[in-house]
Amino acid sequence: IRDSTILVTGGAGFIGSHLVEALSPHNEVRVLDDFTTGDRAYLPDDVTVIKGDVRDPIALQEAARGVDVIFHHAALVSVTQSVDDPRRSNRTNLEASLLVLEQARQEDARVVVASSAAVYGHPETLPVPETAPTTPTSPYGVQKLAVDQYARLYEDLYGLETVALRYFNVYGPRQRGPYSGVISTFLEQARANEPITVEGDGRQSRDFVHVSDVVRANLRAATTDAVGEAYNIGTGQRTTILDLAETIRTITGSDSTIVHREPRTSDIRHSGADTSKTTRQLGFDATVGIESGIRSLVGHD
Ligand code: UD2
Repeated sequence: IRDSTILVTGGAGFIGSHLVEALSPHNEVRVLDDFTTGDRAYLPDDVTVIKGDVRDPIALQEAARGVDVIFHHAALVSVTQSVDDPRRSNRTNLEASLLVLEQARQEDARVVVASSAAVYGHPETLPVPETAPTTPTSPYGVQKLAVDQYARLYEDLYGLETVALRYFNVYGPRQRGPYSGVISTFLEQARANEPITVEGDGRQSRDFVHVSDVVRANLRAATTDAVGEAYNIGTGQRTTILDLAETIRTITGSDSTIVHREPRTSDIRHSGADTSKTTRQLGFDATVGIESGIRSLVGHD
């Protein structure tokens, strides 16, 4: 995508800031972010920064004026927090997303929304296709499912060009903080030669997708003709948490031991994307495997 005016909500965050970096050389980019977890240091100098809450209609209106595309990445990403306070996460993850879709209608802008593998809950089939039953196990998952469905509905009802990207386990540089995911946690532990904390037996598995691939998927979504659809964004490969711990130990040359902790309550056992629809309709395939992804992280972040 080139020569467009683009809004990235949550553009100072982990995924958003990588996307902004890819967009900004060829487009006029605006970022709406409240900087609770985002960081200005991640943003190129030439982007327009609007510090504000995505729930604030005035801030959103200002940020979205005249845009061609909105990438909606602002969210409360903590699944645990959504369990503790469903209404709070609902306001940011669902209500604000509706505001974004409404604002997009005003501007007749395309919207790419960040959906999640959380919409599937405990998948019944592996790898999980987009047509699988959606039975989320957290308010976060319900909220993402609602946004994902609203996106489809807005295309159906109003002819708005929307795409929902169902991210599997995204990792990469700048992923940090308390809800940052197992890869950044293990890497920190390995570097500090502290024990690597595997929760449960470690035989649970995930589809880890590098943020650079997620950025490429977003760029495809910005121009695809196949709108009004949801797409799995993963690699199609699953890695067990135990294998991940070993891989990280090896790559970092760490002396860390691997210790087992209590499993998480209602942890999802296996999660992996069926990527055939994404390949076929979106024309996107992930290219970064788990080993090279982790190698590129070491010494980088
Ligand atoms: C991911 C997403 C979440 C939601 C969910 C949907 C991330 C960071 N989170 O949660 O937003 O979309 O998928 O299903 O991508 N683990 C350990 N030791 C640790 C930390 C984690 O063993 O120190 C295990 C954990 O118990 C789990 C696995 O690693 O089995 C992955 O945990 P996670 O928090 O990185 O991601 P997940 O899949 O719970």
